[in-house]
Amino acid sequence: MKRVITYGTFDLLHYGHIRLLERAKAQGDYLIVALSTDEFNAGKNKRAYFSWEERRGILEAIRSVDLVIPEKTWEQKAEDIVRYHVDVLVMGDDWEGKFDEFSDLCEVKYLARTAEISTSQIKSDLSTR
Ligand code: C2G
Repeated sequence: MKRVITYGTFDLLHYGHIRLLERAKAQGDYLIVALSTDEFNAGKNKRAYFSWEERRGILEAIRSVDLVIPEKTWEQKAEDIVRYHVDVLVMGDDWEGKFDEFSDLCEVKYLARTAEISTSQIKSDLSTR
């Protein structure tokens, strides 16, 4: 079984996230999503609209997603890769190169982001309506 992991906030889930998750799953047979906790988001200067529990419930309902774990720190990735026997780390290419340090532990792949959509764009569009 080829195991894939990806990391993110996945707030106000949109088709860009879904396309990323589907392509990530297509890299193997089992997809783990390490979902940023509300505390970790604060460190990313992000304030998710939905709580971690709400975002987790949404992700767990997605066919491509097999397991959701908390992302609490930047440093946990190496430990996650070992603990969950990960074969591929997948991120959108806005992170291009940022996680190459883990290429000694697993394959690292960056997939093209979906253009024209982002959670912050949704929030700003809705606030101006
Ligand atoms: N994404 C995408 N296309 C979009 C928006 C997002 O492909 N239009 C991808 C991002 O590249 C990322 C994933 O969807 O791989 C989740 O995006 P965010 O929730 O914005 O996650 P981010 O804040 O980038 O957190 O340790 C890594 C961080 O937790 C990543």
